[in-house]
Amino acid sequence: MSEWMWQWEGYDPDAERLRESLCTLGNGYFATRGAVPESRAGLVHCPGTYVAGCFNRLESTVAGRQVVNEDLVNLPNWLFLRFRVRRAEGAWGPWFSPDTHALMGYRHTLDLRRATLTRAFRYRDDAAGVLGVEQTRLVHMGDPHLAALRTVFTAEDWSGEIEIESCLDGEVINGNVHRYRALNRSHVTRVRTGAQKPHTVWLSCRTSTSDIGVAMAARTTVVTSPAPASSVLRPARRRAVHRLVVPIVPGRPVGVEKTVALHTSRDTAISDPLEAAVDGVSTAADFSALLHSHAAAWERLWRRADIQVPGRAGRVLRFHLFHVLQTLSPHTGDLDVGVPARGLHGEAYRGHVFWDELFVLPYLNLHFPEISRALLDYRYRRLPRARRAAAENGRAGAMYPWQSGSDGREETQEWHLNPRSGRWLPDHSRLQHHVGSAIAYNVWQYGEATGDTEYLYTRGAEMLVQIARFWADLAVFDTDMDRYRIRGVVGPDEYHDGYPDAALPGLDDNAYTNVTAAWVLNRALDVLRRLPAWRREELFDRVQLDGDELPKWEEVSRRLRVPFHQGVISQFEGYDDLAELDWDAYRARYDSIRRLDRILEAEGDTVNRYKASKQADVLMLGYLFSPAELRDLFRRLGYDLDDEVWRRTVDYYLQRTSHGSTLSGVVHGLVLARVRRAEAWSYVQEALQADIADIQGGTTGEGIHLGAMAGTLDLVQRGLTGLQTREDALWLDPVPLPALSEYGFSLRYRGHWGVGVRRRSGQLQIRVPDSEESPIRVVLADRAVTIAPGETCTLALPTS
Ligand code: IFM
Repeated sequence: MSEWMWQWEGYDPDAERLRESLCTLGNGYFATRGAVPESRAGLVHCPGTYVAGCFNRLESTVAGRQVVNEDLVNLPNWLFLRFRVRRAEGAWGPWFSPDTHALMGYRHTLDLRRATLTRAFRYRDDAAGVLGVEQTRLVHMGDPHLAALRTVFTAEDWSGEIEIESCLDGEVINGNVHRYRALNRSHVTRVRTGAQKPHTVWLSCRTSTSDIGVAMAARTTVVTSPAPASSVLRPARRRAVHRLVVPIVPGRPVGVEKTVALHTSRDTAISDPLEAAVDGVSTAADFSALLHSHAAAWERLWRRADIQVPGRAGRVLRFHLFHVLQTLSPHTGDLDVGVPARGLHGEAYRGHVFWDELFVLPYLNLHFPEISRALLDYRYRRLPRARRAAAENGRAGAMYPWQSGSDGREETQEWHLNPRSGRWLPDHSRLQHHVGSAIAYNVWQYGEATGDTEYLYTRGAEMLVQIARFWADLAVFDTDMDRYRIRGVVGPDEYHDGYPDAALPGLDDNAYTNVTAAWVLNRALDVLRRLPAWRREELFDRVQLDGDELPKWEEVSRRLRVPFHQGVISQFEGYDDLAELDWDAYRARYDSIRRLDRILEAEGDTVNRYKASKQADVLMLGYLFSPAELRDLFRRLGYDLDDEVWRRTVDYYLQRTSHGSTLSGVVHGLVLARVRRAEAWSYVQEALQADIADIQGGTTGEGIHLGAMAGTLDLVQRGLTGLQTREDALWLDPVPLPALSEYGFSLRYRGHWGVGVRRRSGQLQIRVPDSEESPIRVVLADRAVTIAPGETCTLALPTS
């Protein structure tokens, strides 16, 4: 099979949700799950279409409490198309469904290069005979408002008729996540349908509270002869239906094309969504022309982004890249959207935006800086809201929300369900203020990778300053300890949201939070120093900063506390007082202990009592910063972090982490590779398997894990190469990972398009494409070279 093809053989109802997520097609503007076209939502199938940033807020009552949640809306199903057959003059057989008909061969093929999903199968219908069916769909990457489905029917041993029902189905709810079933899930309202002869039906609706207008139009045509015996457009209450009856004989396949246009009232350059949708579908080309232009648009993307790694790992990496680009494409640059943690592939986490962009932007910066910039702008536009959140909490600066949606308010639920115990429990994850540091990190990385000082010195600087301000204000001086402390927060490890038996949630001196806060303060000061005088004045004016605040920033950035115990960095103050968990006993008792928090709560216990982490927390520091940077950061804070302390720290948390987040494998893989540990590969493999093997046990069916997918790409791009963009140079410090010792990719670096980086046979080759641009400076541990445009430089790498 070609390295671009992914196939799913046979039909397994239990695996259908997972396959639907993995076969989602999208273009950054919208995405549609890989559900079979004839399916309606139920226990097996879960069709879903999501437009980036199309949220709606609903109130529900759970466990006797009123809660409000904002969700990415599952829009009307444009894909719906079902069929049935009969012999001439005979009775109609039942509508086809893989759940009711015996299948003869059944295969889904996802073609990554052309971004199409093809389903091919045969089945015997008692009312007619054997019918062969091949369906290919696309969600157009060139025109982000178009999608199409082509179906070809082949009667093998009979003649008669086939009836096709093509529909825009407005009978939809957000039903993808079973855990949310107690919540109000009807987001779509005021559904209207209509038809425009000869081939088009349309449907318009509004989201119930955000009042976003959504319109779809579908043109369904038979593209083979003979013409349909009948074609009836039948707009009904919530469904716009088009029924066609077509004669069919052996050897003369019947081809049916459904082309759909989708618009919302948030689109630019339209008059109204319905007119735009009807117009879009009436002027759209036929399927083969659409396929051609769609594949050409993808070809352009692959040229900018492809990653070459031999073997199975390479296949998975490309699969991850495919889904990243389907969620965040150049069309994202025209939208006001953030990084949805679960892609546009399902409804888990309600389409919300977390800190996961930390794992996504560093990859995009070096291929699609315009997408990174748009994603930073999503945060910039919500800076006033983050300022307000800080002020409402009695704080200065900007307090970004842990979960963000439409307007940047805190969207984290206040109660969450433990499906194991059936209990609704308070959710304190909004105390993960470290999300601010992730945004600041991305601002800085974007600036370093692109050299876009215009952005860094304006919007970027404003975000950095306000986030730094928040940290400086949150840090309180403890005279006993002679250190600044940040108290009452939650770190990346979501198992620990408070001290056992404490009245209030939150932890003190989470090492990750404090070290990254110090880093942000230092970077903000750095930017202020770099600003030309007039810009500095302008910024000071805009953010009402006077020089008096800055000495405190400097001081806090040098004197924040990092706790240690037993010669390792403590995840937070008091970590050492927690009990050791009997890991072997829990592993023996449960199939999976990734969600120890749920297991322990169901047992009447709490994970807060134990030295057990859901995901990398302290070790995140070794993910964000190279060993040398980390040493410098700690030195600046007045701590000595030598290799031995870090090695012990890595070992310590490795033994106490359950990897209940897909991000954990990515982080551990890289951190272990950096300290030259052989186990690195098993964590990298875990990260590569996370979605395709659904290792978290059923979560991928609710959407992919975008951070982990992008993280694996960055693991090669920046992790294995040790690539950093700083001081106007490319810094490389490759780490050995024997199982991934060959790779190649090309980067956009500053004005250079397609700087080739290739590692093979112990050598690293860097090729700078011919252009009028300046040479690139490349720094390795033991040497620096300058590579002129048109030149290739080959460097021998040390053997260990
Ligand atoms: O942001 C993550 C978090 O780190 C772990 N739980 C899931 C979130 C969304 O992906």
